[in-house]
Amino acid sequence: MRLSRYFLPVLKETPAEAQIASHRLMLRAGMIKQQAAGIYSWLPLGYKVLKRVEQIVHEEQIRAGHIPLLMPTLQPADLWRESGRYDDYGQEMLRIRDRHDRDMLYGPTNEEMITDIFRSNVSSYKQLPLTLYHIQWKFRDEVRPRFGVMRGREFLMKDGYTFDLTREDALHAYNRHLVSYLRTYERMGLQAIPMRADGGPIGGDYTHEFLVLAETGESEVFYDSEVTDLTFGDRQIDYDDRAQCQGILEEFTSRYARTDETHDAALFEQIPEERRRVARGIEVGQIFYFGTKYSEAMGATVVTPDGGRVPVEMGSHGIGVSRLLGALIEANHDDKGIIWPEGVTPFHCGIVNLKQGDAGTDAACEGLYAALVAKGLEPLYDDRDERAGAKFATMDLIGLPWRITVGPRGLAANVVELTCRRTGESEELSAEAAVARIAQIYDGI
Ligand code: 5CA
Repeated sequence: MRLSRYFLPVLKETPAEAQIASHRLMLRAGMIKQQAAGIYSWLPLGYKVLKRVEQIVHEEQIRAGHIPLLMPTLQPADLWRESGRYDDYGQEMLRIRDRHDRDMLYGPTNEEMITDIFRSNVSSYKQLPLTLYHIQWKFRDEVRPRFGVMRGREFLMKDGYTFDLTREDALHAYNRHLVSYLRTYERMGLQAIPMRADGGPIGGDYTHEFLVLAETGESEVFYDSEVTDLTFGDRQIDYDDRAQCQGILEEFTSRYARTDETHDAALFEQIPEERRRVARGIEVGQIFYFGTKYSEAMGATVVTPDGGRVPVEMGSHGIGVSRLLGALIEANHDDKGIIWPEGVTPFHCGIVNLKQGDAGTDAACEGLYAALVAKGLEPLYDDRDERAGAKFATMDLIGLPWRITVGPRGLAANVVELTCRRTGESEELSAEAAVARIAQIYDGI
C-alpha cells in the first residue's frame, strides 16, 4: 500500500478523552473513531489488525478441531425466557422491539441460541463431541464503557460452545480450549495467564480467565511469580490426547493465580513471600464449564449408548477479539507509539523515501516495494512529499516492526537502512539483503 493513497487519519494532538495508552494510540494512529459511548468505527488500519487477530483466532480454533459458524447479532427474547436469563441479565442487555411488537435483543452472548441450534439438529451421543464457535459482534450496555475498545458496549468476541455426553468429555473440551488459547495468545506475542475466576452471568463454578498483566488492567490479580516463567513454545499438540491436554492444564494452572473474585488470602500466603505478586491485568478470554445449566432448561438432550436420554454437557469459551487490540498495545508501546508484534502487524514493514521526487530514491523504493510484494509481504510505502522527521514520526506511531529507509546518500553506497521499531537499532545493507531479511523474519509467522 502506498501511503499517499491510503486512508490513515493520524491525529497530532493527544485526545483528551483517552486515559490509557492503548486508547490514546488507537485514536492517534487513526485506527478507530468513536461513534457513541463504547461504540467504534474501525478505520482501515485498526480494521486490518482486527482481521489479523481474528484470523489467528480462527486458525487456532480450527487446529483444535472446532467448527466455525455464524449466528446473528439480534436474537428473539423467547429463547432467553426459556433459560430464565431474559430477566436475570438486567440492564446490560439491549432490548429491542420489532414492528410486530416482538421482543428482541442484541446478543451479549449466545448460549441460548447455540443450544437451540443443537436441540434442533442433534439427538444422539453418536454426533458428539461437538464444538461450534463464531466470531461475532456482541452488545453489553456497560454502565461505564471506557478505555476505548477495552471495555466497549459493542465488541467483537469469539465464543465457542462445547457439547459432550459426559462430564469427563466436557472437561476434556475445557482443557482443549485452555491449550488452544495459550497457543493463540502466544502467537500474537502476548503472555496471557490462566487464573481461577468466577462464573458471573454465564454460570458454572469451573472457570478460568486469561489475563495479560498491565498496570492499566481493570482486574486485580494475585499470583505466584513462577507462572510468568511458563511459555507454550512450539510444542506439538494432539488435541485428542486427553492426557497431554490435561498435563498442559496442570502445568499452567497448578501455581497460585487468581482474580480478586476468587482470591484466597490464606492460600496466597503459603507462597514464599518473594514470589507473591499483586498486580493488575486485562481479561482477554474466559473459559467455562457449566454442565447442563442450559441444556436442562432448554431440553437439549441426547440418546445415550444404553438407550436412555440425558441433557447434553456444555461449556462456553470466549476470547475478547476487539479487546485484544487494546491489550496488545498496552503490552507493546513506547512514548513514540505502538510497537506491533510481527504476528499481528497491519503491514509487514514500512518503506520511507527520504527524498520523494528524486528519480534515484523513487526507483529504489519502487524496486523494494515490488520485491517485498513478490515475497508475499505487504509493505506500507510512505511516498508522501513530507519531511523525513514527519515520515519517521508516522511510522513510529503506527508501529510497524520494521522500517526500510531509502535516501540518496545510502544509495550512492548501494545501501538502505533497516530499523527495528522495538530496539531502535539500525543497520545498513543492500536492498536485496533487506528484503531477504524481512522475508526471513516473517517466514513461518
Ligand atoms: N459466552 C461466554 C464465553 S463464550 C462469555 O460471554 N464470556 S465472557 O463474558 O467472559 O466474555 C468473553 C470475553 O469477551 C472476555 O474475556 C473479554 O475478553 C471480552 N469482553 C467482555 N466484555 C467486554 C467488553 N465490554 N468490551 C470488550 N471486550 C469484552
